Amino acid sequence: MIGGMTKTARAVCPLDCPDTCSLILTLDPQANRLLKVEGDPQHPITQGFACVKTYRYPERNHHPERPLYPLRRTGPKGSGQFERVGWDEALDEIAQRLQHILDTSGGQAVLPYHYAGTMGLHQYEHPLAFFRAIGAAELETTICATAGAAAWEASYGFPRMGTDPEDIPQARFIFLWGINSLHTNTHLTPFLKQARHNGARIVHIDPYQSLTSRFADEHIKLRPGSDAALAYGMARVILEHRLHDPAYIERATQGFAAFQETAQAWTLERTEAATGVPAATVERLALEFARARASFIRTSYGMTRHPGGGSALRAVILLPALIGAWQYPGGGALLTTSGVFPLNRKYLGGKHLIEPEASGPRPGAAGYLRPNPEVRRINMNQLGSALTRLEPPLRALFVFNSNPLVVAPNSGAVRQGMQREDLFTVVLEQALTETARYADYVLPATTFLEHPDLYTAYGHHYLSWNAAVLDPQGEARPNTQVFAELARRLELEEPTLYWSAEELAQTLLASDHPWLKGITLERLQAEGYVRLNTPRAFLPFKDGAPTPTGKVCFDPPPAVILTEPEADYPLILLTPPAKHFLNSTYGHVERLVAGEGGEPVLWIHPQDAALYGVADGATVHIRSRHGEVIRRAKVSPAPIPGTVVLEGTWWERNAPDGKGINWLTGEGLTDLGAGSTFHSNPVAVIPRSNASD
Ligand SMILES: Nc1nc2c(c(=O)[nH]1)N[C@H]1C(S)=C(S)[C@@H](COP(=O)(O)OP(=O)(O)OC[C@H]3O[C@@H](n4cnc5c(=O)[nH]c(N)nc54)[C@H](O)[C@@H]3O)O[C@H]1N2
Ligand SMILES: Nc1nc2c(c(=O)[nH]1)N[C@H]1C(S)=C(S)[C@@H](COP(=O)(O)OP(=O)(O)OC[C@H]3O[C@@H](n4cnc5c(=O)[nH]c(N)nc54)[C@H](O)[C@@H]3O)O[C@H]1N2
Ligand SMILES: [Mo]
Repeated sequence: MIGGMTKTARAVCPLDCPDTCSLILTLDPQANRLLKVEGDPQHPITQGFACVKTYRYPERNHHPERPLYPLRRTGPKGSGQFERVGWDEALDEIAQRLQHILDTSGGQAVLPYHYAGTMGLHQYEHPLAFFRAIGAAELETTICATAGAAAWEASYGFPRMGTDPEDIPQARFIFLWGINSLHTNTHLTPFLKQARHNGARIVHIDPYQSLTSRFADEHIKLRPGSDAALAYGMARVILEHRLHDPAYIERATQGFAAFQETAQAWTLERTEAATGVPAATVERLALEFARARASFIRTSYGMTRHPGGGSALRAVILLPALIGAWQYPGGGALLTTSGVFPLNRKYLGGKHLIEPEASGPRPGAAGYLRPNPEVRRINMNQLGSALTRLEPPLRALFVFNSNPLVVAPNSGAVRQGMQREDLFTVVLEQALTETARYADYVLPATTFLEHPDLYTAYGHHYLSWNAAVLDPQGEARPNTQVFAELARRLELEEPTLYWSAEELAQTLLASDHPWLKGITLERLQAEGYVRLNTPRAFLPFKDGAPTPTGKVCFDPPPAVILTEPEADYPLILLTPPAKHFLNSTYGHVERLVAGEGGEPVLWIHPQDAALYGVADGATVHIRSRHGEVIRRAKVSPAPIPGTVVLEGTWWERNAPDGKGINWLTGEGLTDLGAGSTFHSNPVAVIPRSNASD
């Protein structure tokens, strides 16, 4: 680039990823363009590199398909036919339609559908204040993390925290258990390498061989959904060899006897039969894990996406408690660090409007403000049913920070619902997603470069502030501005609806918690990111846990609920994240699509390929109880036999049949936390020549 014309600035990566990177940007201020993204070399987690996808953010931010003006539908839903309209016209009409629905059907007919397109608290969570103020239905945000959260809290309480990633170099043995961290948590890798340099061995436990397996020292393939059995099998070995830590168990835990008794039933033979992991391997790994003492398990949400996923995760994360690993720096387990941020969340997203008694007098009164304890709750994994079967029906859908037509399970029902002519749909978007094509109004949204925000993280202990570094592209506006404009038109007086990012950040930081001491908005603005005052080494469960009894709970012993295929659908389909995409974000960036090979491909083990007559490169029909898609097959020894894998939540248009992978997935929920079950789909794989349509 031409020197002098450009400037550099710092920003925070807004995406739904544990790493929450600090980025160094090169900008062309005159052209209002982002030229280049790099990782901040000063940030202790980012360590100077961004990921393969975020390097491409300039292409996303300035993508020719980015909506830049409000659009009103002119053709049938899904056709993508729109006309440009002015903001005032769009907002006036949306406010009128919404007012009419509120008057005739009440707030319960209005659903906000949102998730984590951005993790900035102002744009991610605060827009909910508007919906709470009008008494809209509450979306239970279960698509990703609630099974894991419920499992974690059942054993380790709330707030959820775990081993500090910066302590990992001190770990002596590491399980990467149900996480594809080289795709999904790339900034963990330097810490893993340091641990390895210090003598730790790294073992990956996952049904298929991925980049992470190849990085690890050993890969253990297990049957999807069988982790609780594997954990119990290991626990039994550890107990048999008296390698557990009776003093820690006595001091810091409760309910051990029942756990021990359950574990006794998991002999090596039974464990092998349930998991597919050879008995000798189970035994060897259990001994190695227990003997290292400072043993660490990095786990994640992926392994919870099964009918028994919550219990499975609980069984796994109890292993460090069994051996007392929580007493040693680097030992323990990590699912999320989200609970280390002791922010004052009382008004975030208008929480006080649905929990009024918890927060004392409300700061304002408003037209539609009627906090309703019987507010309608909709599990976001069941959007398809909610749009097609709910009585009385939903009449308005507001989508922001999410792409439900592609990411939600049961795409067939979601699409059917979004096609309803009587459903008024507004989509706030940075990309003309396949969801946006079903909108009555598409409203152009700003990106993180164009709006300020405060960021926590779920993979480290740094709080970050992101300043706007570019003007909005076209007429894009932040979510909060759109909802404030609607609130004004509905004459809502609730003051939190109108808060700026700075005002919100000030209240969030207004906490006496020692971990936030000295961390002010001014300091965050000056420094970009600040580490919380959490202790180093961080040993949150050394003596107990923030559960009701103050102890780590072994009780009730986690259930073993296996993921089973079905007679007509003998294979289990996993649909985990791709390296070059972030959920469906980036799915339209051509170079990243090319990086993923251009089209979604199904991996099938040679044994299964032989069994079902699938040749390498053949086109296959994949069928489940919920639908069918067509893909090219790649015969590969990567998956454990009985399991097929398709990486990535691709845009539908990149699939050979124009149908996304969630045409195959169902609305079934996890045992704990009512979470999604994306990795437990029974399917049949049928070569095209044999498929009778
Ligand atoms: N590049 C990239 N990074 C991402 C994302 C992305 O889309 N792309 N998404 C982000 C988001 S929103 C999230 S929630 C995280 C998710 O991060 P991860 O939890 O790492 O995501 P998954 O790949 O879904 O699951 C991890 C691994 O679990 C395996 N698995 C599936 N079932 C089982 C099982 O029963 N037992 C065991 N042991 N393993 C199992 C899968 O094969 C997969 O390799 O990643 C975040 N980071
Ligand atoms: N089959 C299958 N399905 C899955 C998964 C899987 O592993 N397999 N993973 C699941 C998981 S873990 C998750 S978390 C969900 C993720 O599902 P989503 O949270 O829906 O994530 P994305 O698909 O990345 O879509 C986010 C959208 O938000 C938009 N966006 C970003 N920032 C803003 C903003 O500031 N304002 C507005 N208005 N829009 C913005 C982006 O342009 C993007 O289109 O998907 C789930 N779906
Ligand atoms: Mo997620």
